Amino acid sequence: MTSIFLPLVDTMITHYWRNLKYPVITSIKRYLCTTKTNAFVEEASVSQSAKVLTDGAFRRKTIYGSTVESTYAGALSFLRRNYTRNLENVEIAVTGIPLDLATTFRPGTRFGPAGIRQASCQLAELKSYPDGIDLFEDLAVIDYGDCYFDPSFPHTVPEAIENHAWEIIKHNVKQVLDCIFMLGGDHYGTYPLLKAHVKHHKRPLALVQFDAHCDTWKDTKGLNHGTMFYHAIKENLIDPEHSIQVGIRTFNDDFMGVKILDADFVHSNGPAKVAEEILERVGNHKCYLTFDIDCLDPAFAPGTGTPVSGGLSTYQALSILRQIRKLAFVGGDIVEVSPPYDNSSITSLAAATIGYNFLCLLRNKKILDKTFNFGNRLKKDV
Ligand SMILES: [Mn+2]
Repeated sequence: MTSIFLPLVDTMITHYWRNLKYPVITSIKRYLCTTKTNAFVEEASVSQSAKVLTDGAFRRKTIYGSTVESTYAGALSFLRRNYTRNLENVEIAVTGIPLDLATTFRPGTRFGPAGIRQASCQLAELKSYPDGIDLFEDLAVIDYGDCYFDPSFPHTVPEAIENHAWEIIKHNVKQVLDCIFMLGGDHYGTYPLLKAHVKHHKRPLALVQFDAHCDTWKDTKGLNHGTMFYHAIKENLIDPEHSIQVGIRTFNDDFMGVKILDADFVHSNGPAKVAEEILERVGNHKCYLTFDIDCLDPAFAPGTGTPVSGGLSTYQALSILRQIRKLAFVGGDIVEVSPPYDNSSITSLAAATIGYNFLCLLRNKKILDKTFNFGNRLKKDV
């Protein structure tokens, strides 16, 4: 009996083993592999998933921190910030005003916001220089997208821009939004933006203007990127007593009481002295930074509407900007970038770098100047 049974059992085992061994071994292998893969994925999620995320502008779940993606691909936003109109807990909202109606010479600034966003992606790859920090760990910045206006009805454009800015600024009342930063667009866009700011702050602002032109030439109230500050001063949007213009190298009979540090002064005295003059002039008044890219020499910013020779280098401008952290900025802009006249994105890159350094300045103000309190600052009588 045994002699019959044993071969039968042996046959059965052999048969089942043949059929089972591969699935069993495969299952064991699969289990081991899965465990290993899970461990790898988990490790990656800790060390990298917070940093590698294509199209982070739409897919990042938090408005803080940075993600790394290919500098040449993915959804474009300013410095890869979240592209959103949700202003909850936002400290800085970046928005584009693709205005191209008020230039007196070369057009093309309608492409400015897109050009600056594209150039900024390269800057979002690394920690900031010279601080070596990810400023977005400390500062909640979003890209609010562009303002819509109908250029076929030019008379409606200023109000459309003011309303767009007001939609953002009015969040100051209850939330922490503290600053708006505009990507231009021709320089006229600053005028309706100032209106929206003054509507909130209920007082004229000190203007810190980097420009080849004063933009206070007198005219009728048309769309002109060289006259809007004449009207802004007349309408009490700007306080000329505490305002200053840097890099000027065009003439006006009347600078309307604004202090002028012309391009010669910058070249002769250097960035540290210029920063000192700005700090002294503005003091602790609430102020607005307006940076016309034509403040830079055409060698550093050829892509602009009205270039003027003899201007600042990009280095001089950045150096001055890094030394005026003490100021109480409530808003700012970088304007007049015209990509069709640019070469190798020199101008867009300069504009993106200036914008990036303005955000670094605000971050350092928040973290290093302990007296600066985002959200509550507006309640104080600064
Ligand atoms: Mn200008």
